[in-house]
Amino acid sequence: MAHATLSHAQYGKDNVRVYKVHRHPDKTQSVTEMTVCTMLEGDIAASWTKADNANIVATDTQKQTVYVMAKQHPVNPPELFGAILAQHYIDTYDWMTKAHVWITVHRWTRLEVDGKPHPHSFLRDGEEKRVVECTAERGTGISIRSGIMGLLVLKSTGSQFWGYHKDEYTRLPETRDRILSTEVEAGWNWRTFKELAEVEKEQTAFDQAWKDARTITLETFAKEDSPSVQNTMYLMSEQILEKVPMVDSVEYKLPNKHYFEIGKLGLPYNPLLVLLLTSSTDLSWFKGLKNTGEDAEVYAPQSDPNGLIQCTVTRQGSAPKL
Ligand code: AZA
Repeated sequence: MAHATLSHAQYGKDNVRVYKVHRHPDKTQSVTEMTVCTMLEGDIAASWTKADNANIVATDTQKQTVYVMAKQHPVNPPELFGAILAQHYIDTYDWMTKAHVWITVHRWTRLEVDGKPHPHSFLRDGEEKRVVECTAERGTGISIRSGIMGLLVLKSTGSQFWGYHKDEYTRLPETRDRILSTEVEAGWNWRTFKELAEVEKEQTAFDQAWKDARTITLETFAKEDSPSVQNTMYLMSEQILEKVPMVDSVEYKLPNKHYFEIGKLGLPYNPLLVLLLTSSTDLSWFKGLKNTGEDAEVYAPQSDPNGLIQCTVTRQGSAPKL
Protein backbone atom coordinates (compact mmCIF):
# COMPACT_ATOMS: atom_id res chain seq x y z
CA MET A 1 0.00 0.00 0.00
CA ALA A 2 1.42 3.41 -0.99
CA HIS A 3 2.03 5.97 1.79
CA ALA A 4 -0.85 8.38 1.61
CA THR A 5 -2.02 11.44 3.52
CA LEU A 6 -5.47 12.92 3.55
CA SER A 7 -4.42 16.47 2.78
CA HIS A 8 -7.84 18.08 2.74
CA ALA A 9 -11.37 17.02 3.53
CA GLN A 10 -14.72 18.74 3.82
CA TYR A 11 -18.26 17.58 3.42
CA GLY A 12 -21.80 18.85 3.65
CA LYS A 13 -25.17 19.14 1.96
CA ASP A 14 -25.58 20.78 -1.42
CA ASN A 15 -28.70 22.04 -3.18
CA VAL A 16 -30.82 22.51 -0.08
CA ARG A 17 -33.83 24.40 -1.39
CA VAL A 18 -35.57 26.71 1.06
CA TYR A 19 -38.54 29.04 0.73
CA LYS A 20 -39.63 31.44 3.44
CA VAL A 21 -42.68 33.69 3.54
CA HIS A 22 -42.92 36.82 5.63
CA ARG A 23 -46.47 37.88 6.47
CA HIS A 24 -46.60 41.60 7.19
CA PRO A 25 -49.15 43.19 9.57
CA ASP A 26 -50.70 45.09 6.61
CA LYS A 27 -51.58 41.67 5.05
CA THR A 28 -48.97 41.91 2.30
CA GLN A 29 -46.45 39.10 2.05
CA SER A 30 -42.78 38.87 1.02
CA VAL A 31 -41.04 35.71 -0.10
CA THR A 32 -37.48 34.48 -0.34
CA GLU A 33 -36.34 31.39 -2.21
CA MET A 34 -32.77 30.21 -1.99
CA THR A 35 -30.54 27.21 -2.54
CA VAL A 36 -28.02 26.53 0.20
CA CYS A 37 -24.83 24.48 0.36
CA THR A 38 -23.13 23.78 3.70
CA MET A 39 -19.64 22.31 4.12
CA LEU A 40 -17.78 21.52 7.34
CA GLU A 41 -14.07 21.11 8.05
CA GLY A 42 -12.31 20.04 11.25
CA ASP A 43 -11.29 16.91 13.13
CA ILE A 44 -13.07 14.63 10.69
CA ALA A 45 -10.23 12.76 8.99
CA ALA A 46 -10.93 9.48 10.84
CA SER A 47 -14.10 9.05 8.83
CA TRP A 48 -12.01 8.91 5.64
CA THR A 49 -8.97 7.08 6.99
CA LYS A 50 -10.32 4.81 9.77
CA ALA A 51 -13.99 4.41 8.92
CA ASP A 52 -14.79 6.11 12.23
CA ASN A 53 -17.83 8.39 11.88
CA ALA A 54 -17.96 9.58 15.50
CA ASN A 55 -17.21 13.20 14.54
CA ILE A 56 -19.38 13.25 11.46
CA VAL A 57 -22.39 15.55 11.69
CA ALA A 58 -24.51 13.83 9.06
CA THR A 59 -25.26 15.85 5.96
CA ASP A 60 -28.94 15.30 6.74
CA THR A 61 -28.38 16.98 10.13
CA GLN A 62 -26.74 19.89 8.35
CA LYS A 63 -29.78 20.16 6.07
CA GLN A 64 -32.29 20.02 8.96
CA THR A 65 -30.29 22.78 10.65
CA VAL A 66 -30.74 24.98 7.56
CA TYR A 67 -34.54 24.65 7.88
CA VAL A 68 -34.53 25.25 11.66
CA MET A 69 -32.27 28.30 11.35
CA ALA A 70 -34.43 29.65 8.51
CA LYS A 71 -37.47 29.35 10.79
CA GLN A 72 -35.78 30.92 13.82
CA HIS A 73 -33.80 33.74 12.14
CA PRO A 74 -34.18 36.27 9.35
CA VAL A 75 -33.09 34.91 5.97
CA ASN A 76 -32.41 38.44 4.71
CA PRO A 77 -29.95 39.80 3.96
CA PRO A 78 -28.49 36.46 2.82
CA GLU A 79 -25.07 37.50 4.14
CA LEU A 80 -26.52 37.63 7.66
CA PHE A 81 -28.34 34.30 7.32
CA GLY A 82 -25.17 32.66 5.95
CA ALA A 83 -23.13 34.04 8.84
CA ILE A 84 -25.71 32.88 11.43
CA LEU A 85 -25.71 29.38 9.95
CA ALA A 86 -21.92 29.10 9.60
CA GLN A 87 -21.37 30.40 13.15
CA HIS A 88 -23.99 27.97 14.46
CA TYR A 89 -22.08 24.97 13.08
CA ILE A 90 -18.76 25.90 14.67
CA ASP A 91 -20.42 26.94 17.96
CA THR A 92 -22.33 23.67 18.19
CA TYR A 93 -19.58 21.24 17.14
CA ASP A 94 -16.33 22.17 18.87
CA TRP A 95 -14.24 19.81 16.72
CA MET A 96 -15.27 21.67 13.57
CA THR A 97 -12.82 24.44 12.66
CA LYS A 98 -14.48 25.92 9.61
CA ALA A 99 -18.03 26.07 8.30
CA HIS A 100 -18.77 27.23 4.76
CA VAL A 101 -22.20 28.32 3.64
CA TRP A 102 -23.04 29.18 0.03
CA ILE A 103 -26.39 30.76 -0.69
CA THR A 104 -27.97 31.38 -4.08
CA VAL A 105 -31.00 33.64 -3.97
CA HIS A 106 -33.55 33.25 -6.76
CA ARG A 107 -35.56 36.19 -8.01
CA TRP A 108 -39.20 36.59 -7.00
CA THR A 109 -40.03 40.16 -7.97
CA ARG A 110 -43.38 41.54 -6.86
CA LEU A 111 -45.98 41.64 -9.65
CA GLU A 112 -47.60 44.90 -10.68
CA VAL A 113 -51.34 44.43 -11.20
CA ASP A 114 -53.67 47.28 -12.19
CA GLY A 115 -50.65 49.59 -11.83
CA LYS A 116 -50.11 48.61 -8.17
CA PRO A 117 -47.67 46.23 -6.41
CA HIS A 118 -49.61 43.02 -5.77
CA PRO A 119 -49.70 41.94 -2.08
CA HIS A 120 -48.73 38.31 -2.64
CA SER A 121 -47.85 37.55 -6.31
CA PHE A 122 -44.37 37.44 -7.76
CA LEU A 123 -42.52 36.97 -11.04
CA ARG A 124 -39.26 35.16 -11.87
CA ASP A 125 -37.85 38.02 -13.94
CA GLY A 126 -34.70 36.39 -15.25
CA GLU A 127 -32.14 33.86 -14.14
CA GLU A 128 -29.87 36.39 -12.45
CA LYS A 129 -28.87 35.27 -8.94
CA ARG A 130 -27.64 37.03 -5.84
CA VAL A 131 -24.95 34.83 -4.31
CA VAL A 132 -23.24 34.77 -0.94
CA GLU A 133 -20.39 32.72 0.48
CA CYS A 134 -19.80 32.84 4.26
CA THR A 135 -17.02 31.07 6.11
CA ALA A 136 -16.88 31.01 9.90
CA GLU A 137 -13.43 29.98 11.08
CA ARG A 138 -12.67 29.29 14.72
CA GLY A 139 -10.29 31.93 16.08
CA THR A 140 -10.41 34.07 12.92
CA GLY A 141 -13.95 35.34 12.42
CA ILE A 142 -16.38 35.38 9.54
CA SER A 143 -15.38 36.06 5.96
CA ILE A 144 -18.08 36.97 3.47
CA ARG A 145 -18.10 37.20 -0.30
CA SER A 146 -21.19 38.58 -2.01
CA GLY A 147 -21.93 38.50 -5.68
CA ILE A 148 -24.12 38.51 -8.74
CA MET A 149 -24.34 35.70 -11.27
CA GLY A 150 -26.18 35.17 -14.52
CA LEU A 151 -26.96 38.82 -15.28
CA LEU A 152 -27.24 38.74 -19.07
CA VAL A 153 -26.68 42.08 -20.85
CA LEU A 154 -26.18 43.25 -24.42
CA LYS A 155 -25.46 46.58 -26.10
CA SER A 156 -25.94 46.94 -29.83
CA THR A 157 -23.25 49.63 -30.24
CA GLY A 158 -20.92 51.66 -28.02
CA SER A 159 -18.17 49.06 -27.88
CA GLN A 160 -14.82 48.94 -29.68
CA PHE A 161 -11.80 46.66 -29.81
CA TRP A 162 -8.63 47.78 -31.54
CA GLY A 163 -4.94 48.38 -30.93
CA TYR A 164 -4.28 44.81 -29.79
CA HIS A 165 -1.13 42.81 -30.60
CA LYS A 166 -1.03 41.41 -34.11
CA ASP A 167 1.08 38.64 -35.55
CA GLU A 168 0.90 35.84 -38.10
CA TYR A 169 -1.94 34.15 -36.17
CA THR A 170 -4.15 37.23 -36.12
CA ARG A 171 -7.29 37.27 -38.26
CA LEU A 172 -9.61 39.40 -36.12
CA PRO A 173 -10.24 42.79 -37.72
CA GLU A 174 -10.16 45.88 -35.54
CA THR A 175 -13.55 47.41 -34.81
CA ARG A 176 -14.76 50.82 -33.60
CA ASP A 177 -18.35 49.63 -33.38
CA ARG A 178 -19.43 46.20 -32.27
CA ILE A 179 -22.11 44.39 -30.31
CA LEU A 180 -21.10 43.62 -26.73
CA SER A 181 -22.86 40.98 -24.69
CA THR A 182 -21.90 39.22 -21.49
CA GLU A 183 -23.32 37.27 -18.57
CA VAL A 184 -22.05 39.10 -15.52
CA GLU A 185 -20.38 37.22 -12.71
CA ALA A 186 -19.25 39.75 -10.10
CA GLY A 187 -18.07 39.26 -6.53
CA TRP A 188 -17.01 41.51 -3.70
CA ASN A 189 -15.07 40.42 -0.62
CA TRP A 190 -15.88 42.07 2.70
CA ARG A 191 -13.17 42.74 5.25
CA THR A 192 -13.21 39.93 7.83
CA PHE A 193 -15.84 40.30 10.54
CA LYS A 194 -14.50 39.44 14.01
CA GLU A 195 -17.78 37.91 15.18
CA LEU A 196 -21.42 37.44 14.32
CA ALA A 197 -22.43 40.53 16.32
CA GLU A 198 -20.38 42.62 13.92
CA VAL A 199 -22.17 41.13 10.90
CA GLU A 200 -25.50 41.90 12.60
CA LYS A 201 -24.41 45.47 13.28
CA GLU A 202 -23.45 46.07 9.65
CA GLN A 203 -26.38 44.19 8.10
CA THR A 204 -27.89 47.13 6.21
CA ALA A 205 -24.63 47.46 4.24
CA PHE A 206 -25.19 44.16 2.40
CA ASP A 207 -28.39 45.02 0.51
CA GLN A 208 -27.08 48.49 -0.24
CA ALA A 209 -23.79 47.07 -1.63
CA TRP A 210 -25.70 44.59 -3.80
CA LYS A 211 -27.86 47.40 -5.20
CA ASP A 212 -24.83 49.64 -5.75
CA ALA A 213 -22.76 46.91 -7.42
CA ARG A 214 -25.68 46.02 -9.72
CA THR A 215 -26.32 49.65 -10.66
CA ILE A 216 -22.62 50.35 -11.23
CA THR A 217 -22.34 47.24 -13.40
CA LEU A 218 -25.39 48.05 -15.53
CA GLU A 219 -24.79 51.79 -15.84
CA THR A 220 -21.09 51.46 -16.68
CA PHE A 221 -21.92 48.78 -19.23
CA ALA A 222 -24.50 51.03 -20.87
CA LYS A 223 -22.77 54.42 -20.64
CA GLU A 224 -19.13 53.68 -21.45
CA ASP A 225 -17.98 53.55 -25.06
CA SER A 226 -16.07 50.40 -24.14
CA PRO A 227 -12.54 50.02 -25.52
CA SER A 228 -12.41 46.41 -24.23
CA VAL A 229 -14.13 44.10 -21.76
CA GLN A 230 -10.94 44.38 -19.71
CA ASN A 231 -11.17 48.14 -19.27
CA THR A 232 -14.92 48.11 -18.65
CA MET A 233 -14.69 45.56 -15.83
CA TYR A 234 -11.83 47.49 -14.24
CA LEU A 235 -13.92 50.69 -14.21
CA MET A 236 -16.78 48.77 -12.60
CA SER A 237 -14.48 47.33 -9.91
CA GLU A 238 -12.96 50.72 -9.08
CA GLN A 239 -16.39 52.26 -8.56
CA ILE A 240 -17.56 49.44 -6.27
CA LEU A 241 -14.43 49.82 -4.12
CA GLU A 242 -15.10 53.56 -3.97
CA LYS A 243 -18.77 53.13 -3.04
CA VAL A 244 -18.45 50.34 -0.45
CA PRO A 245 -15.70 51.10 2.09
CA MET A 246 -16.03 47.73 3.89
CA VAL A 247 -15.17 45.83 0.71
CA ASP A 248 -11.49 44.94 0.24
CA SER A 249 -11.56 43.49 -3.27
CA VAL A 250 -13.83 43.06 -6.26
CA GLU A 251 -13.80 40.31 -8.87
CA TYR A 252 -15.39 40.13 -12.29
CA LYS A 253 -15.62 37.20 -14.68
CA LEU A 254 -17.15 38.20 -18.01
CA PRO A 255 -17.61 35.96 -21.03
CA ASN A 256 -17.51 37.87 -24.29
CA LYS A 257 -20.55 36.46 -26.09
CA HIS A 258 -19.80 37.04 -29.74
CA TYR A 259 -22.27 38.11 -32.42
CA PHE A 260 -20.62 37.51 -35.77
CA GLU A 261 -21.00 39.34 -38.99
CA ILE A 262 -19.30 36.61 -40.99
CA GLY A 263 -18.51 38.80 -43.97
CA LYS A 264 -16.15 40.83 -41.76
CA LEU A 265 -14.13 37.92 -40.43
CA GLY A 266 -11.84 37.54 -43.44
CA LEU A 267 -12.09 33.76 -43.34
CA PRO A 268 -9.49 31.86 -45.45
CA TYR A 269 -10.70 30.21 -48.67
CA ASN A 270 -11.95 26.73 -48.09
CA PRO A 271 -14.63 24.92 -50.14
CA LEU A 272 -16.39 23.92 -46.91
CA LEU A 273 -16.53 27.57 -45.90
CA VAL A 274 -18.26 28.40 -49.14
CA LEU A 275 -21.02 26.07 -47.97
CA LEU A 276 -21.00 27.70 -44.53
CA LEU A 277 -21.12 31.18 -46.01
CA THR A 278 -24.28 30.38 -47.93
CA SER A 279 -25.95 29.98 -44.52
CA SER A 280 -24.09 32.90 -42.90
CA THR A 281 -25.14 36.50 -42.42
CA ASP A 282 -23.38 37.53 -45.67
CA LEU A 283 -26.62 37.58 -47.64
CA SER A 284 -25.19 38.69 -51.01
CA TRP A 285 -26.01 35.24 -52.40
CA PHE A 286 -29.68 36.26 -52.23
CA LYS A 287 -30.33 38.81 -54.99
CA GLY A 288 -27.24 40.77 -53.87
CA LEU A 289 -28.66 41.67 -50.42
CA LYS A 290 -26.20 43.87 -48.49
CA ASN A 291 -25.67 42.78 -44.87
CA THR A 292 -22.01 43.53 -44.11
CA GLY A 293 -20.13 46.59 -42.84
CA GLU A 294 -22.43 49.64 -42.65
CA ASP A 295 -25.32 47.51 -43.93
CA ALA A 296 -25.06 44.81 -41.28
CA GLU A 297 -28.37 44.25 -39.50
CA VAL A 298 -28.67 40.49 -39.23
CA TYR A 299 -25.97 38.77 -37.15
CA ALA A 300 -25.26 35.21 -36.05
CA PRO A 301 -25.11 34.89 -32.22
CA GLN A 302 -22.36 32.41 -31.28
CA SER A 303 -22.85 29.81 -28.54
CA ASP A 304 -19.16 28.98 -28.46
CA PRO A 305 -16.32 29.56 -28.24
CA ASN A 306 -16.42 32.77 -26.22
CA GLY A 307 -13.79 35.11 -24.83
CA LEU A 308 -13.45 34.94 -21.06
CA ILE A 309 -12.06 37.95 -19.23
CA GLN A 310 -11.40 38.01 -15.49
CA CYS A 311 -9.92 40.33 -12.89
CA THR A 312 -9.55 40.95 -9.18
CA VAL A 313 -9.17 44.57 -8.11
CA THR A 314 -7.91 45.07 -4.56
CA ARG A 315 -8.16 48.18 -2.42
CA GLN A 316 -4.71 49.68 -1.97
CA GLY A 317 -3.44 48.90 1.51
CA SER A 318 -5.40 45.67 2.00
CA ALA A 319 -3.73 42.30 1.64
CA PRO A 320 -4.61 40.52 -1.60
CA LYS A 321 -6.64 37.36 -1.06
CA LEU A 322 -4.67 34.25 -1.98
N1 AZA B 1 -11.07 41.80 -25.17
C1 AZA B 1 -12.19 42.27 -25.78
O1 AZA B 1 -12.88 43.14 -25.24
N2 AZA B 1 -12.56 41.78 -27.00
C2 AZA B 1 -11.80 40.85 -27.59
C3 AZA B 1 -10.63 40.37 -27.00
C4 AZA B 1 -10.26 40.86 -25.73
O2 AZA B 1 -9.22 40.48 -25.12
N3 AZA B 1 -10.10 39.44 -27.84
N4 AZA B 1 -10.90 39.37 -28.91
N5 AZA B 1 -11.93 40.22 -28.78
